[in-house]
Amino acid sequence: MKLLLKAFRNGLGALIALISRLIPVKKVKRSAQEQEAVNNKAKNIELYQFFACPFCIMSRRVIRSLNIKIVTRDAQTRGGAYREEMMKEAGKVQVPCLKITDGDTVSWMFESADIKTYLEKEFG
Ligand SMILES: N[C@@H](CCC(=O)N[C@@H](CS)C(=O)NCC(=O)O)C(=O)O
Repeated sequence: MKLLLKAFRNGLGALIALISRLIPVKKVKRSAQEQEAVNNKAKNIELYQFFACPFCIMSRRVIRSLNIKIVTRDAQTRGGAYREEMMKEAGKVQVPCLKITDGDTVSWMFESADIKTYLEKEFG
């Protein structure tokens, strides 16, 4: 029963994720120069996520609307490198989570609302 419920939840999440991909977002427009600067800045950020998690879907929409390229990392696969890294370095697996690298300093940001606020401040 628990497995069935989990499969249903994942299936529904995946469907919502696909529908969300099909619904266009209004993207921030920039000059080529500004876009290049923003792309370079965004290279220091990675989104640890599950494909079908509703909070991750929302974070990905924010990223799309800000017109930035942020690498996504699969934190769902058990035993996967990114899930293991997150557990070890961030202390827990909770998604969405931003890994922000600033030189030698790495910080982990949880909570979709905080992620949205941070990204809008940095790239809005
Ligand atoms: N308040 C959090 C909720 C995030 C949340 O509940 N994420 C779930 C996935 S949808 C999670 O990380 N679960 C951990 C797990 O399943 O291992 C947010 O808004 O980001």
